[in-house]
Amino acid sequence: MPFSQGEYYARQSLFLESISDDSLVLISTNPVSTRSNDTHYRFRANSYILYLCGWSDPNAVWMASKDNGEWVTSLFVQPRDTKAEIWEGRRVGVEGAISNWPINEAYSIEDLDKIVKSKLVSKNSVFSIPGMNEDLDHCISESHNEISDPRKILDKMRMIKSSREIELMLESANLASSAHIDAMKKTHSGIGEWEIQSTIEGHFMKHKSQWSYPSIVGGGENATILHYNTNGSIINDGELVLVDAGCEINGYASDITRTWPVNGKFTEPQREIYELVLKAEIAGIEACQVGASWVSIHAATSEVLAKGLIELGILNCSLEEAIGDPIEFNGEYRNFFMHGTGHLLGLDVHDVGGGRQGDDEKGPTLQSGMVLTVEPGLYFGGWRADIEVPERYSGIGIRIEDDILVTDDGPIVLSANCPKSIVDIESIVGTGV
Ligand SMILES: [Mn+2]
Repeated sequence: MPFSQGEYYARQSLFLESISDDSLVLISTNPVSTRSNDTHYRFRANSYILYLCGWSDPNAVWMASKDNGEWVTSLFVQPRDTKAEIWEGRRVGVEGAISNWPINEAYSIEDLDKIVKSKLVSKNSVFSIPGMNEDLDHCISESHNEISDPRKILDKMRMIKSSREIELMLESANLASSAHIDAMKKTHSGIGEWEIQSTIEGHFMKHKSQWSYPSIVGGGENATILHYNTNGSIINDGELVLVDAGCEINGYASDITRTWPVNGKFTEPQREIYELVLKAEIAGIEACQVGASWVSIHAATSEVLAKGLIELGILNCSLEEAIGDPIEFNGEYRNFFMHGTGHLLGLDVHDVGGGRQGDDEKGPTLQSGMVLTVEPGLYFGGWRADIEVPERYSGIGIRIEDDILVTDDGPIVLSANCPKSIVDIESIVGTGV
């Protein structure tokens, strides 16, 4: 298991200390998802059950109940069953779960209904995430207990990474960095986007990892589509390719974006935009300081981009008009940088607890141990009907994204092994064709 039993038990205790004694906690893993007919997507456990006890197999529920003055934690798991195991794979089973997982008791998932119903009789409230397990949701709603969302507490805990979590995230960032380098080396004019994708994802698989979100490989104008992932076009000489790809290690995600010229040499207009985005990214990273507000990172990247767009003659307005409202970020620069500057990163690629959906519209205050991305970009889609895109920059889409650990001594770039200066990129692209 990726963490010591002590670390899992400490997480469980911290969570259980903050809820009332008469609560029952039931945290189910994700349902298995059908791809088509009788074929399923590869199962990926729910991040909350991974976080609390490291259980990664399907059809399981983590339960906590205070009985006789002590919190008792249990897992409901698929029981050993030779016939099922011949088809689906070996199971840990009830005995295996008790012996090797950080829990006090284990039961067969087949007894979920019966045991949960009997526990619910003596409880007043239930902590559960709805929509994960139909049987469980049904059982809880029938009991008429008050239902609370455990995520409010768990998300705050997941926001701050332990030293072991940081080790895993650095490992994940290093693997994604080496995949990007591998892809840069193998890039040439006329390459298919899918070929770059296969180099990146092949690199993950070769190292026993997998993508943490579908890889984006956008050449030319495709780089101006933010969530492009068709990856089905040829990239021509003179065009850039934007690659947004990351992997996961023991569930922990990396998320890196690099943009490079397929022929290994930036054109003058590409260079102008690249240098501006890089300058904004570095300003965003520098803003990742303990005590800073979430919006201040976006303010830092936006100011650099707005100024630069004016200097390049792309925007013809004052800096105030270019930036717009300092909280709403509605200035003219939004025509070319239309997304946020980053998100928290962890067991989920868009990890919990971040952004501006919190209690405070300024978002969370940065604390030591948070990991987040900084990823400004500029996009000049010549295909756009809503605005006039300057001819000189038409077809350019550039994003640069790194994974940042916030510490008391300032930001640490976990993805620092992934090259991003023009000099470094030009010296690597095409050297391994
Ligand atoms: Mn990202």
